[in-house]
Amino acid sequence: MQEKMKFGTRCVHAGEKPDPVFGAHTTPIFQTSTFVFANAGQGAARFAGKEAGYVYTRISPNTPTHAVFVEKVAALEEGDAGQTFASGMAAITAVVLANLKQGDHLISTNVVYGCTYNLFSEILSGLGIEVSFIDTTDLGKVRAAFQENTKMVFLETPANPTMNVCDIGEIAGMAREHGALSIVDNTFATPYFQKPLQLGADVSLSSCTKYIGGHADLLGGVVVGSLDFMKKLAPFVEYTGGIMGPHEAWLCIRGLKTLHLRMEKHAENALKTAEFLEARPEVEWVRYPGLRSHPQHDVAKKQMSGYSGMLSFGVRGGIEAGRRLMNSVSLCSLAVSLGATDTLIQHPASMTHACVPPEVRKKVGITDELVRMSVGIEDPEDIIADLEQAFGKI
Ligand code: LCS
Repeated sequence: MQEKMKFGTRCVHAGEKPDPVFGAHTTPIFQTSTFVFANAGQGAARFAGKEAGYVYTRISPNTPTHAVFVEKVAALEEGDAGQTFASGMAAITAVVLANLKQGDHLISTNVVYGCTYNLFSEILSGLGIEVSFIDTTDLGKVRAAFQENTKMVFLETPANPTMNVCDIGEIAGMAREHGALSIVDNTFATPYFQKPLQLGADVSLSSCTKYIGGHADLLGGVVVGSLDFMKKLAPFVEYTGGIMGPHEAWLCIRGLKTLHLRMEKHAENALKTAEFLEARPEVEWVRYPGLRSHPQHDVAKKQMSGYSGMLSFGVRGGIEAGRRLMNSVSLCSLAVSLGATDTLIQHPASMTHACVPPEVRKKVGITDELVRMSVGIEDPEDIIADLEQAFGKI
């Protein structure tokens, strides 16, 4: 029933029910590590999966707080089931390691968050899993990358930090034809603007640290997909243990209640900021999927209902001019991460993507002059005024 409601109503209501014991209106934080069984038979039945219920916080469905968060996020992504994690990286790690083994082949977007790149290039490669980093904006290159042993395609769109956009529906279709899973990192767009599962992907995952939590006060990750996928993932999570804490699950519930409102404002402010930057003589180029000048604007328009709050731009005068700009902002914070209520600015080549080898960064467009912004929900005039005064100092 909840899935038929509109998105904003689902943000507020999905998963929520009054606490059956005391009637608390707001979902309580079940800050507990274990659950008491009525008797030994019940404990055994729950461990055997013969009776639904809670057993231990590391084991699915974790706690009632986690269950509400998972139900809410699954309703927003329009998926059947979900699993929470301690961070976005824990979510990505579980998804790849639970589904790939030595000798398998993974196709990944060539521009991904720095730690994702290194997880794939170092850890997976070290385990004998073959990885091809492909420019997924080029469907011909994706088609040519499939091998006999390709078991998974991992897409990040829009991509961190170049904002490249790839066609989820087309690539998920190719993956299906080859019997491979398609996974989308939906962190930048959020389910408010992009629904990978509806576009044909098998799994949508997000770092909750960003827009889902929304207030830069937690680390978390979440994976949404089919019941079958989640059943396969559950033992991996149980054995490796990287789940979200109950307090973080509660913060994510609270964050999601305003996701629709925040994302509208993030996107409105990002477009205004992108247009301001495009008109500045100090700026060489701007990448924001909502701009007509974005190379994949048409794909973005097709699969996204809005363009979120992330953008990047190249400063004339290279890294030195960029550094002076970042050192001169005062309203904006010079910080990594994204999706906070306030505006953040950072330099991927020396920060979020410093772990990516320089020759790879250069090849995929993570250039030294690239500055990334996570545009917040302040009044846009103040964000622009801050950038204006900072440009005056470079
Ligand atoms: N996926 C994307 C697209 C990300 O940008 C990040 C983190 C992650 C996954 C990992 O999430 P975490 O484990 O941090 O919850 N991105 C960051 C960034 O751009 N700056 O700091 C972290």
